[in-house]
Amino acid sequence: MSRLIVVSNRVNPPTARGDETVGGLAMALSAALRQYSGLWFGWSGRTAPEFTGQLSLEQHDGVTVATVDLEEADLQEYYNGYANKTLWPLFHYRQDLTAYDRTFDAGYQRVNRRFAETLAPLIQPGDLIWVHDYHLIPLARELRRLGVTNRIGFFLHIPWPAHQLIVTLPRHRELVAALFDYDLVGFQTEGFRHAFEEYVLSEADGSVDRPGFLRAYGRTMRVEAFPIGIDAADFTRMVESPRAQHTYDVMVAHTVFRRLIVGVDRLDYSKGLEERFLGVERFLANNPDLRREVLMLQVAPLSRDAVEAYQEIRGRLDALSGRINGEYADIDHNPVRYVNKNYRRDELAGLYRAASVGLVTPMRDGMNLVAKEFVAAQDPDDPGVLILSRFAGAADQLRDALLVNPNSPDEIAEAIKRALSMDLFERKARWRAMFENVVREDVTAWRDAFVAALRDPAGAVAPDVERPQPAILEVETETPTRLTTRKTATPRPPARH
Ligand code: GDG
Repeated sequence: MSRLIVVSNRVNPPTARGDETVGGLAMALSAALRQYSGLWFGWSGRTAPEFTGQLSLEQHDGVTVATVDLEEADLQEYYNGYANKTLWPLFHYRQDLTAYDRTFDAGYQRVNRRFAETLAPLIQPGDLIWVHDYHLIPLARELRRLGVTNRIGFFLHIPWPAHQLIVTLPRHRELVAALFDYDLVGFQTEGFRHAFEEYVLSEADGSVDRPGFLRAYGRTMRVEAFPIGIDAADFTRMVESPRAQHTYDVMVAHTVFRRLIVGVDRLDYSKGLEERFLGVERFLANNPDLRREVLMLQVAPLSRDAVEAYQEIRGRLDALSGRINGEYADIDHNPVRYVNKNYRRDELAGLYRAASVGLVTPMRDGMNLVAKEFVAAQDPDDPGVLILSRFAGAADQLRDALLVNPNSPDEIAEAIKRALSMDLFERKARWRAMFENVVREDVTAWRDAFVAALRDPAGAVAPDVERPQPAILEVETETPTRLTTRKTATPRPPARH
């Protein structure tokens, strides 16, 4: 069997199994590499006074991990610069935050060249190379320049933006042309794939060679949607772990006669945290009778601290949560609890399970794995309700969530109210449909589909699946099972005066 070489900006050895790791990409790749004896190549996370190309090699669980240090200017121009100040905001529709800086661009090309020069000697004939994400778009071009003829695939974890946005990027043509040095390019959703195709047809004089294959710049490549999933079996098992159980018990004890609404996101403007808080504030303003009945817990570990936009959002969220609690707190209750700590994954599993509502409202998101983790962690006999942004890639699959426009505090407030009053019958039906999807389209299915397509790029492309419409669950049409469960509204005991 051919070896698999995974290339990503950061490398997380699979033995870490993600307990302390933030980032969907790291979790998905750990799961993939556990199955193949492959090589994982990327940046070590360290800087050196100058770039030497010195490789550090370690073995983890049958996987060779190869990392290289970068120099400070590389870090500023490539990682903090072009990747996180240009491509990330632009691809998440934040043109206002996008830095169109030529130095960044040069640094991005340089680091991709350096990665290629360091990686090329490790590549053996027959190796399949799988490159991940927006940091490394030009990598295949640089490897080809060095004579690498292996199959190379690329998967974009974030959205591919609309045509009008991508053309605002100086040298967008070069960026897209570089993608045509891959044999296979994968997107999270059919919508992103379609946006890419539209660009190629209208901007690059390209054509659809046959379904699933685009031709431009003198090359034909396969382009397909591969929605990423979670390790659903592992997550479901983790919910039963002692630590998850402990976190669950702690949260249940803290929310007696209250219901827990939970959000878990890296602190990032794409995740819609401010808009989410405004939605919660609107819910509290509109529902005085429910103010004491809910606790909104937002876990938001810090990410990419060096980028100023993240420091600003942090300040605004601190102010917003303070304002909401200032307005609606009581001597014994704060409606919003906002923590910047990083939790273990098993603790998150317990938190999700204790929650009546999962609030996942990114402004734009390639997929959003938190939505899937929330579904995987639920008690089948008493599941919570997922409120999901229609602009998350996951909304294509989790159609039985309550889908909202994250820009609208009214829609978020309404959805929270609806979720809290949803009866057990409807909750179970919606959850079951979502859970089946999370289990079926899990990280293994994602990996196998991508690797199979990379192994045989000329092979048949899976036809577009016609997805079932969400179940219309009118409560009146069936007799709902009105069991009293933790996640069903329970009357409080009469207040003592
Ligand atoms: C990119 C794309 C796409 C969060 N807080 C903690 C923690 N997390 C974990 C979650 C989840 C992961 O981080 C976040 O994954 P997402 O998918 O939500 O988002 P990104 O990090 O932006 O990932 C995204 C993904 O790539 C995969 O393709 O879905 O659209 O933007 O797993 O649980 N994990 C731990 N402690 C925390 O406090 N341990």
